[in-house]
Amino acid sequence: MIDELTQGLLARQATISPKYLYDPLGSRLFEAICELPEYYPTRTEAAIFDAHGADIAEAVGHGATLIDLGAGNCAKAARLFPLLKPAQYVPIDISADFLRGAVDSLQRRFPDIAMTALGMDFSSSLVLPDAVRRERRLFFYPGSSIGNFDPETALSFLRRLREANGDLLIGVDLIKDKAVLDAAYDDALGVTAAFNLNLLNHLNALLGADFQLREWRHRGFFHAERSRVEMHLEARRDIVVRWRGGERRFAEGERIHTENSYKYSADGFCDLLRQAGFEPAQRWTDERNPFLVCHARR
Ligand code: AVI
Repeated sequence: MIDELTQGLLARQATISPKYLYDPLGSRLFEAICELPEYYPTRTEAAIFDAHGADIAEAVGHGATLIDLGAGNCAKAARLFPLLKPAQYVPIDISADFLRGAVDSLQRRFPDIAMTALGMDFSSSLVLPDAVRRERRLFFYPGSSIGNFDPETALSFLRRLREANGDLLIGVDLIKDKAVLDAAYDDALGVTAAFNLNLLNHLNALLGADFQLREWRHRGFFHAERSRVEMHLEARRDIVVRWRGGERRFAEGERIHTENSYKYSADGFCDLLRQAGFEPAQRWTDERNPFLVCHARR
């Protein structure tokens, strides 16, 4: 981890993986983002689940081993429990402490569902412990988190899911108007800015770095040719940052690239699923605010 972060900071285009956005405060800030009027994906996806819940449950069936990738506060999966009636629930998240708190209270609400919480980085390894049943595995990957991988990495990740013996229920954000996307990733209240800047707090803690948050500004915008929203942190003036074992000079205006959020066409994403060996069996969308929920079989 230290090497990965140091290399990222020293690269010509400084880059830090978006997974470092999620320290405990970052996870809370992301929850707040999901409440923002500008950030439509969470609401749109929830509306699709509300409108088509019965169809989705019929497609997926009862009694699955529901493996929730990037579960966070587990709220999205919990809303589906009454419909999907899973036999086992396996929430996975890199932010292990945050996850355990959420699962403890969820287990009290749903005592009949066996729950196994896993604090791990599923993007680098998907080796699941024996406690996770191999039968009827359904990977649940909502919120367009797949968009945080570049398409090539998304493809190899989807292949790994398929090899891990699971069907897939996935939510993916679709290409839309630039103004809508720009506002969603640079909201008026500045919550996304706080989420992005908090990455520097996390780096200070992990590396013993001396980032001063006031010296940086948030940038978040849709890049249409790359079909992705990009988030960056931009130096407000010339800055030297030091950390255990390294230092770097950033000129005013220079940026650290912190996140990509790829936006797909529905057909383009279904092609990616097919390339990964999945059969996209059923899809549900919201026409007003394009977003795709897809059930894919292995
Ligand atoms: C978690 N992920 C799908 C979010 C997204 O939309 O790419 C993270 C996020 N970044 C800024 N706002 C939300």
